[in-house]
Amino acid sequence: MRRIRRFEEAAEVAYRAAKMRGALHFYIGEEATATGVCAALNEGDFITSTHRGHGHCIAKGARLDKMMAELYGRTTGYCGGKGGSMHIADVASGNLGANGIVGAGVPIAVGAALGSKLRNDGKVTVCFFGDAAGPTGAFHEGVNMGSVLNVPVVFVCENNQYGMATHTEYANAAPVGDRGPAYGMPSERIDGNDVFQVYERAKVAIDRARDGEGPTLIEAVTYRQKGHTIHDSKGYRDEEEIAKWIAQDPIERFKRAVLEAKALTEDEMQAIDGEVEEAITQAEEFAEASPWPTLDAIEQDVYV
Ligand SMILES: Cc1ncc(C[n+]2csc(CCOP(=O)(O)OP(=O)(O)O)c2C)c(N)n1
Repeated sequence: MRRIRRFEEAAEVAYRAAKMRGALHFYIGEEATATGVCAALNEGDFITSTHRGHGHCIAKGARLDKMMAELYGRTTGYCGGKGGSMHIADVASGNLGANGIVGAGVPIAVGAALGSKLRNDGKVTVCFFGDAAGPTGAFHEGVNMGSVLNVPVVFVCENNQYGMATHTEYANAAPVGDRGPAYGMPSERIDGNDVFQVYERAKVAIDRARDGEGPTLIEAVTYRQKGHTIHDSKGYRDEEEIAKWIAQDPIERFKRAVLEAKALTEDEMQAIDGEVEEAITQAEEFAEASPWPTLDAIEQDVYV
C-alpha cells in the first residue's frame, strides 16, 4: 500500500514539473482493494485493470522503475513509453493490461478465464472495474457469460463513489454488489478500505473459482481521495465528505490495526517506509536516465 501511495505522490510531483504528459488517474485512498485482492492471488494468476491501474500493477508485482519510465514516456517503460499511465500491461506478472475504455476489462477477463478453463491450468483471473462500468453493456454481457461458461473469474467492482463527477447512486439503479443472484453467482459488498477484510473475502472467491465453482461478484466500497484525473479540481463534492473518507484512509487503518495487534512496531513500519522511499528514488532516476523512443519506432508493436 505504501508503494502504491508513494509511487503516485512522486508521479504527481513529476507531472506538475512537466516531466510527464497525458492522463494521470490516482488510486490514492483505494490501495487496500488492489493490495488485499492481489495478496490472495497466486503469482501465475491474471488480472485485468482499468484507467486507474497503478495500484493493480504494483499489487500484482510490477516493477516501479519500469512503471515510472512508462509514465515518463521512455523506451524502458512497460510499453516502450508509448502507452503511458493508462495502458500498462505486464504479462510476466499476470497483468493483462490497464484499459481506458470503461467496462472493457470485463469480457477480456472472462476470455482469459475461459482460456484457463480450457487449458485446465488452475489459474484464476480477477477483473477490477469501477462502479461506472456497472451500467455498461460490457459488464452485463461479460458477467453473464462468465457465469454461463462457469469460468474461474472474480469480478471486483471498486466503488470509489464517483464515475468522473457523477455519484454512483445516480448512475447505478442498484448496488453492483447486490446483483450477483441475477447472474447466478454469489455477490457481496465489502469494506474496500480494510485490507484484511478485502484479503479474506477475495480469498474465498478466488478459492471458489479455482475449485471450479464459478465466478463471484465483489463490490469493494472505497473512496477516491483525489479528483478523477490530475486536472480535476473536485468542485462537485464538499470538503466534509472528503475529510470523512480521509479519516478512513486504508493505510492509516492498517497501521492502527497492526500496532494494536502488536504485529509490527513503529520502527518496523518506518523501515518499510524507508525501503519504499529508496525504491521510488531509484525508479525516478531510472526513468530520467532512460532514452526517449525514436521516430522510426513509431510503428513498432502497434497494429496498423
Ligand atoms: C465506454 C466509455 N465510456 C465513457 C468513458 C469516459 N470515462 C472515462 S473514465 C469514466 C468514469 C469511470 O468511473 P469508474 O468506472 O467508476 O472508475 P473510477 O474512475 O471511479 O475509478 C468515464 C465515464 C470511457 N472511457 N469509456
